[in-house]
Amino acid sequence: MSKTCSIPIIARAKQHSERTAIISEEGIFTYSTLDETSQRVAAGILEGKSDLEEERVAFLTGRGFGYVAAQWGIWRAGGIAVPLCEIYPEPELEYVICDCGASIIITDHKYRDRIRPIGKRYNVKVLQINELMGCQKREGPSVAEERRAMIIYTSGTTGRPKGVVTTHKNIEAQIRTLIKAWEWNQSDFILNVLPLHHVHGIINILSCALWVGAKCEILPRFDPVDVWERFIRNDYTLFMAVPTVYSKLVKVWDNSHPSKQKAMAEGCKSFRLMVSGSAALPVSVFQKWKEISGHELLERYGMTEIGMALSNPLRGKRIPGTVGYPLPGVDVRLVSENGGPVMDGEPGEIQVRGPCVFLEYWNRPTETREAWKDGWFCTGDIAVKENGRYRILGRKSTDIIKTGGYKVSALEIEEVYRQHPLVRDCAVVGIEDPEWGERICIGIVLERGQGVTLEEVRDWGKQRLAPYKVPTKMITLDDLPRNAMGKVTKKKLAQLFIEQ
Ligand code: MLC
Ligand code: AMP
Repeated sequence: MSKTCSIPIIARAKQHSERTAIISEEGIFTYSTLDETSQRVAAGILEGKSDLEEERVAFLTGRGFGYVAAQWGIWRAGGIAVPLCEIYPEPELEYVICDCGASIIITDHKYRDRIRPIGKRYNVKVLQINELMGCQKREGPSVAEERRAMIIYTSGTTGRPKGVVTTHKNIEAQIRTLIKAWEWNQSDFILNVLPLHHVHGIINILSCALWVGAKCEILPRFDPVDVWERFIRNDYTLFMAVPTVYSKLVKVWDNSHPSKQKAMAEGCKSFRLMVSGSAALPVSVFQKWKEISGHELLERYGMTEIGMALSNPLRGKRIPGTVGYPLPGVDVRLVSENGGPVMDGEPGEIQVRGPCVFLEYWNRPTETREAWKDGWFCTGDIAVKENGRYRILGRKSTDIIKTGGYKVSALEIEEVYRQHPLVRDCAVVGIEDPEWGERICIGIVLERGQGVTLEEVRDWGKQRLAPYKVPTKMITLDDLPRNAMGKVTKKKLAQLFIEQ
């Protein structure tokens, strides 16, 4: 493997050599160990080839050092890293693996038994991360910054999830803007509680930390009680999470004894910054968190396709309910429905331009073409600008739901449930919820004379969909509410749930 690696985040590891990079269930790892281990992983993946030349390597490991070694190893080998979601049931894993055309899947002891049959079925090579870590190092390819680096799957307005392709250059831009805006530095110590198949966990937390030589502790899963214990014990300087995580932490605080609450508040003193994003932060949570911790959460706005675009200031005033100003190097504009500019205070679609914007949707030229207008990426989110500050109002499509910080397509869930033997028709809506942001609700028209419980509907769904996509509320109807044209009116359906 070449001594000087051409992938910027990896090349920088040399400067941080003996500093701690990752703390996880597997142990404590320095930058030198990460550098060396990822060289071994790359050699193992290459298996005699000189360059993977953008072959897709999907990987499913527990959250921890093995994940990072796999990601860096894939990059060093010239591959495209496709992180898989740990809680996907088999059909969703299969979909991603097939859609990206993976030639290799890396896994660990935890997920081996889930991945092996899929590898066998689709003739995809399955490699074990612990075995790759023991391979001999050797010379690897030089990887240009324009090359594709990662594919993250995200739901859209059209059926199944799409693969968002970013290059090494895109990733660098997404990292650099946050380093600058939030003044990341070597002495930072961050706790990651988020999944590592979305930009929030991958870019904002893990990659920013590794870029500057900071310390990142990765938890295998989110447990609010455990997180509070760690806040009390450790000297973290940064925390970043989705609003649901803060709501769950607040709940634990509310149920704690006053002496414990005092220790919890004390534990928040080491932090220099706490960030919320991926979904709207309720003002009530902002205020409650300030009372508990003394911190004003910094709310920012982003998207898988663009990384982060808007942020409240690190040093200036943070206004709850707003997402602040464009980040350094990111151009943002609001555009009216007829494509023209909007005045201050008028709603418009957020469009974004800059090196942070992704390259393409994998294998979807039409969707890729339609995503841009005059060189600007169209987010589908609606906002207003007031004195230069942006405030998110909602989304153009009611078929996109944000729940627990995850983006979910109502159409995808409907498509799956239409295959249920007792379901004649169905429609899915997101209903505002204090804990989850939105809650997934399904209206079902059953085959004549049939009955079904919510529990049965959920159990059936969990075998086909990620748990966060499975509806938690259901109503059965004789027919779905429709307009004069026969089109389902989701607003009316939503109203039925609200009345319920
Ligand atoms: C899980 N449950 C839900 C649910 N998710 N119920 C309703 N709505 C949901 N969305 C249910 C489960 O079925 C289970 O119930 C119970 O809650 C506990 O499940 P869990 O999986 O243990 O939940 P938990 O681990 O507490 O998950 C909460 C969470 C998670 C907030 C940690 O949702 C999460 O990690 N969200 C982050 C997603 C993320 O990283 N998004 C960033 C996207 S990037 P039962 O009865 O079945 O046992 C992006 C760009 C940007 O958006 O701007 O950042
Ligand atoms: P994803 O596709 O999972 O990356 O989700 C991106 C979407 O999350 C955006 O298009 C917004 O709809 C939403 N989002 C991200 N941050 C915020 C925020 N601070 N407030 C409201 N919505 C947000």
